[in-house]
Amino acid sequence: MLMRGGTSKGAYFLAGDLPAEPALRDDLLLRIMGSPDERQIDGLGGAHPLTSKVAVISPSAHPEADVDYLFLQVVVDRPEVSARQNCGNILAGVGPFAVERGLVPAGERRTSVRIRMVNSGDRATATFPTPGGRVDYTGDAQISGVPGTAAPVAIEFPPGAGKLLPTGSAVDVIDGVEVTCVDNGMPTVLIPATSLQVTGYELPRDLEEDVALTDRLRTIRLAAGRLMGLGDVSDATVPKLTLLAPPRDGGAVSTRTFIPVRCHTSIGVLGAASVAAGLRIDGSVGAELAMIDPGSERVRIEHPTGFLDIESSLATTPDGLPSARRTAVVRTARKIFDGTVFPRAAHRPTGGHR
Ligand code: NQM
Repeated sequence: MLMRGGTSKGAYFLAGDLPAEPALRDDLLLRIMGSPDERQIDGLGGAHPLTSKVAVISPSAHPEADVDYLFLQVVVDRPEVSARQNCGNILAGVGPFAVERGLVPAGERRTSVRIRMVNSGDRATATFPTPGGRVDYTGDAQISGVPGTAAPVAIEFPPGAGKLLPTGSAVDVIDGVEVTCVDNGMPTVLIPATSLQVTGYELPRDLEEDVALTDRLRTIRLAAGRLMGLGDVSDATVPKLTLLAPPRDGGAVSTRTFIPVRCHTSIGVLGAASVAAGLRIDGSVGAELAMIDPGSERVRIEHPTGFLDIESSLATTPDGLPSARRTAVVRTARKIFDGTVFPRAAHRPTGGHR
């Protein structure tokens, strides 16, 4: 099933319909999506990381989950499929897909699906309308970056078990720049835009073409990956890098996010959850330039095509470190197509026509 999940688009599969062996599965997915090819002309992929995504869904054996969701990023221009990150946008389609495929019974008015995100072991609960026991994708919820309106999918994340500050500090200095490395579902490096000689309000395309900037970002990312305990991240899609600037449209902060090579046209859900948590950490690089309302859980993250609201609050662990108490977000999702996909053949004949 091809679905839009939030501001991303991907192919959703039942795990049982794919090979169990990861190498065989990934080879099939590359041929289905049309990778490696920067246009993905021979497959379902949309020639951008945000439209080259796969969700693999199966019933869960976890006592507090209904389904398992494995997210796979199919790299557009390299023969690579990565399971090293989650995707909170594609997550928005997982509950509706599980109901459509009969993995979870639909409620009479709405349905809550408890999802285990296999990539990280984290969990989330998605609630969406199912009037008369069927998924209804129509509604009046609007999210920035998607035209029109659709049914809301409310997503709640339980208190974070992981370390919000993977390096143990609110600020690290990398390549002469003060950054905050934070992980509230997505390992993210927060960087004040002006410390890299940009405003942080540029168009994504202009930032991607700024070679001096992208060179600096690559250096910072490789060092941050090691500091965050992620090892050599040269071929990984994490950590993401978010340039921060003061808000311009009444939000808490303005962002430009590298995922990690292309600049996001909006922002990822878990990326935004990580930014929102990072802004609340005393002494972080974001705390200084953001406009946070201490009386409200809502943090409005401005991005290139609008904003994303995250409900976020923090707690303090017994050893004095910040941890995520609550994270929630409203997204929308839509079934676009359901049918049979015909993957490119595994081995193409090399010698002319037959
Ligand atoms: O951060 C893009 C997206 C994402 C991931 C990316 C996401 C998230 O917008 O949870 O949703 O950061 O690669 O789909």
